[in-house]
Amino acid sequence: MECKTVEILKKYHQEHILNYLDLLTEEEKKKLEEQILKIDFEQLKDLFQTTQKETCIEEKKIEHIPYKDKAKISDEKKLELEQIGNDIISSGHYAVITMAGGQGTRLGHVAPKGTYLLNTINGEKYLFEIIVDTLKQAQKKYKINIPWYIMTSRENNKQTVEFFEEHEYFNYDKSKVKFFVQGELPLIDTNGKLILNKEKQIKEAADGNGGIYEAIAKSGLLQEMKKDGIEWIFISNVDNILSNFIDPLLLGLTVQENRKIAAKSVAKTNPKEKVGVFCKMNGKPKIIEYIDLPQEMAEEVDENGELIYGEVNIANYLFHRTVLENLADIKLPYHAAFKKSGYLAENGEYIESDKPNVYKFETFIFDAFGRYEDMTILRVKREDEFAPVKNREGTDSPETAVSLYNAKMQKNIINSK
Ligand code: UD2
Repeated sequence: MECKTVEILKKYHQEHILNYLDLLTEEEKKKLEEQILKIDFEQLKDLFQTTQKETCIEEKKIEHIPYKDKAKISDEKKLELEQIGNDIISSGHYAVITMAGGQGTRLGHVAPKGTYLLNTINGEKYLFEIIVDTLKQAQKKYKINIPWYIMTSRENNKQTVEFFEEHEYFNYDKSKVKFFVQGELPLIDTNGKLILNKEKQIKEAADGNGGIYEAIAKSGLLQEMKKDGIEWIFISNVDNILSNFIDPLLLGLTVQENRKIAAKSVAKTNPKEKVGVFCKMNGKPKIIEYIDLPQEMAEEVDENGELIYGEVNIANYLFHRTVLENLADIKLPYHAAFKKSGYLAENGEYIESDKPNVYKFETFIFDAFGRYEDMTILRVKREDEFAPVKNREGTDSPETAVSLYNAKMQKNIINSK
């Protein structure tokens, strides 16, 4: 290994990596060295320091954020707003991005989460397939194939693309489906040390869904969208099987409110629900993630007994393309998650951990909202638009999601008669 690389490892107290060299072939050593030279050790040092400090939310600067409740918009107003949205979508100015770079760890699914198979009233469906079903409905309604961009991670990109090839894109227009890969950051243990994976390389993980801004710009797809006349882009999670991501009402409302970003919310069911909540911080739109929301704030109610921080983020975001262009080089704050991770011991044995042992650093897509004075928030009904698949069982499990999905499908059949 080159002297300069050894110097870097020593400078940042990572010389333990040298103890593995005898386990590596020349080719593996070369790959490891290339990886080490790409790591921003100053950033890693700062990130480790943040894990040693408590993050606290300064409550006094936080206030309620206004939102529109879909249930309270008149039918006449809805038609007016949907007309604005329909014109944009049918003119080909609308695209969809699915964030699918995360791992399905909580689901116990070792493949990309979108490849998880559910048993629904419409038969067996993959999460990705359910998204294609919505794109196909739009194809019928608008007579166009809406462009679909899927963010993957280095870890799951190959498997994701192979999955689509194998299933022939579920008969969606393949030329309209594009993949782009988000960035990664090294995992570090509780002593701030890098760890190695089974392939004897530095173990890295996707850098959070906030990595989308850099990734979509770097991929060249943002420029392609501009060339293709895409003005509005809906970005959502891979795991919400009731996601209504082709929504002319939200689009029309955002345009009419003269805003560049919008999101959907649902009413929080209970203070402990593991979701982000909308508010205003220093006068700007903010989502406080469940891991950062102090319990007393989560339980705070107003004079009517309503939760003050009860507007749940369901990860359905609408962006004007220029916003994504402006955010391409944004530096978002990192959130450290304490996770379980296997690692290579110095004797060459790969050890699985049965308890959290490493820090994973992620940025959150919605931390960029504070760049904007305001945003449109449309509250929708949970049973209509929010059925996340997160956990193997219990809340937000395949079982709870499928029962919401099946109920919605039956309601659609009754309404269509
Ligand atoms: C997300 C939201 C939470 C709430 C909830 C609703 C964040 C940080 N939190 O919680 O506020 O809206 O969803 O279901 O978004 N992903 C990537 N790359 C990554 C990490 C995640 O593409 O590096 C994707 C992942 O595939 C999924 C989405 O981001 O589609 C959210 O996944 P998560 O596990 O980061 O956040 P979650 O589900 O706990």
